[in-house]
Amino acid sequence: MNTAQPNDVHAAWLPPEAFRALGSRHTLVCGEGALVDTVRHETAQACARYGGSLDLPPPRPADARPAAGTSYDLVLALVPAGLLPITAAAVEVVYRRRHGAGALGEEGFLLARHAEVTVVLAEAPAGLLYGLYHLVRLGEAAFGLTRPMELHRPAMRLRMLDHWDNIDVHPVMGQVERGYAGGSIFWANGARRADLTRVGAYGRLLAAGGVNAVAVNNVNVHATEMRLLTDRLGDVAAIADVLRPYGIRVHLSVSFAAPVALGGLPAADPLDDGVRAWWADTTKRVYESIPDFGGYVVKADSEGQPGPFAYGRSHADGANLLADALAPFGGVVHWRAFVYNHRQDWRDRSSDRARAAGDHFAPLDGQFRDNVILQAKHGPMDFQPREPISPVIAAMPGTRLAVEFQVTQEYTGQQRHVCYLAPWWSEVLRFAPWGDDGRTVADVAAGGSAAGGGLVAVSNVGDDPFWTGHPLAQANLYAFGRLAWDPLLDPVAVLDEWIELTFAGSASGGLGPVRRALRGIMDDSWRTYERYTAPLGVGFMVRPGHHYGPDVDGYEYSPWGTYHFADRDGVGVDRTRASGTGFTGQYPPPWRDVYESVERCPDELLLFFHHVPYGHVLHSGSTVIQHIYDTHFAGVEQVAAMRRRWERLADVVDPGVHARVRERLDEQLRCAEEWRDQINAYFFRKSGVPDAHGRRIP
Ligand code: GCV
Repeated sequence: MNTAQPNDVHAAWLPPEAFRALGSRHTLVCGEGALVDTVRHETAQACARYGGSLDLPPPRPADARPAAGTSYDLVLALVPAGLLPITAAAVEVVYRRRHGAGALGEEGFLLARHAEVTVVLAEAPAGLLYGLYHLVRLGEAAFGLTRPMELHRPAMRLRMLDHWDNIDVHPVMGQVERGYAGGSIFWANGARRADLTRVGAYGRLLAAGGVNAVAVNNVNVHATEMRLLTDRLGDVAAIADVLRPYGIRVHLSVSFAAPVALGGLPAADPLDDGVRAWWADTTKRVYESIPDFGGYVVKADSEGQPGPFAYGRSHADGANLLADALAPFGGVVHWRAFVYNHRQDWRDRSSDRARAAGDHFAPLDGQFRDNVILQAKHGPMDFQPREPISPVIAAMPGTRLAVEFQVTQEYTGQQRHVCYLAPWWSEVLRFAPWGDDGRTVADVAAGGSAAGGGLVAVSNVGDDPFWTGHPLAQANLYAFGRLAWDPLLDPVAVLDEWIELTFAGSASGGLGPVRRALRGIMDDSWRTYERYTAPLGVGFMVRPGHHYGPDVDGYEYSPWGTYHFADRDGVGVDRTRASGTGFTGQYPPPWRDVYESVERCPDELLLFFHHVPYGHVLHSGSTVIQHIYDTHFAGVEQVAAMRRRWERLADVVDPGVHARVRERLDEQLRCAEEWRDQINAYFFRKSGVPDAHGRRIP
């Protein structure tokens, strides 16, 4: 195993300095297995650098415990183990008395400080690995005088990243669809990369954030990528080998038409016996090659991808077909709920893309197998900077649901803009669809007594030396894993963690100035982005195709179902039951009534749900038109302030990082000005209402 960084890559949030506290201790690691070996390897490397030592005890009989006086600073142990030193054994006894065996589960760990020894216990190897990275996060604080016993277990069983990576460079979408960080880390020039060192480094970063599953290819499955399921399966197996030491399982996006395209069958009808046999046999071969394979990801009947509709079958029929093939091996199918008509007639104001997933899937609740996970984008449209939650999340109590986020910043500045997304995800995860006393979106994804579907996100990494194009976009990848582990974490605290880990030891003058500057730049950056782009939840005022920069009417007369309906009197989409598309009716109470009411609808979603006159007064007291002007002027000023803050770090952070972020901030400021001017000019020209403060609108 090689945990070294490839030479041309920036170390992201695990620079060697992050291991200083661990590496200067006298440590004992107890346990067997590949993931425990990773723990040993990490500890040994840290000790070699920082002067600590690692004890590798030979297997001993259970009664041959080290003497009571053996002075370790740190014990990391898989329990039950027969060779725990007295201090760790004492912690184990307390743990068992309080919680009973099994409380830590497959991935949990316990951290305690007892008799001046820090003890991490786990009942399964993955738990020990997560415990190790938790220690790294804590740094010296893990070795403080006292620490109460802490139990950590992930809220979500599945914490997954989807890669929209292609093997062949796609003529329109490139190597990575919606990728803003260079090429794929897995694939280059029509083949798997021969050197997977970078993939190993990625797995390590993900494990340190808590991610445990990765889908290695685009959900839009093209001809070459389709063959990963069959004759190119060896490539997937090679990637799985590199990610396995970090507790990460590999998943594969497959085409619903694979039995036709790869198997030579006349059709891919999910109820056809030949098709079922083909999937069963093909899946068996996958598991022969990759015994811990995670499962399939499917985009069907969506944006041109094949699906069960072609055979008059439902999405439950389609998903269950694959689920049955995977079930004997413990695999799951992630079936995406992103199904809508992308050939809509813009003249038809009754059809509504926001309704599509609910209309298609809610009636199928209860019809999916237990190993089907319905993967719904968090909003009903498509990862806009502001949307309500997708009502599908609240409409399918009999289905395992995964919530999908987009770490790659397709609609949030494409990693040219700073946009720390964790506050947005946190709002979504804490949202209570049935009202304040009810379950939250995070609860649904976590599942109750039955397994939930977990959290999934589209990754934002590529072969860029800074991993994510914009170095500060790394924080989004880190935060996704952390929120999937614990959705109640405070996004600002998560940002602090990321700052500490990433800039540990490399900031001249200590971390204080870096923390202050980055908090000032990043904490509110999502809301800043929202301010200077499409207003009040209306969304989609981007340039068609690549989706970067403003184009207010770019999608207004298109078939994609993305309209704002601005005219001389007002703007917004009427999605009410009373006079609009009826979309509000897909929500349970109280939200179906809150969103229905123009008076009660939250300001930030007003234009998502209602078409209102420019003079409509918001809860904030401002009119819609004045709000548009004010937020767009303010947003640009905030970006200018971000840029000034970053300048102050010129001699404090790594010059390469500084230069890259400066270049991106220059572009962000240019683009924010463009947004401000286009949006303000558009609405001024439509409405004829001047800015109350007399500022220049071109
Ligand atoms: C992978 C949006 C993106 C597409 C993406 C799709 C999806 O439409 O623009 O590039 O396709 O979402 O999530 O499937």
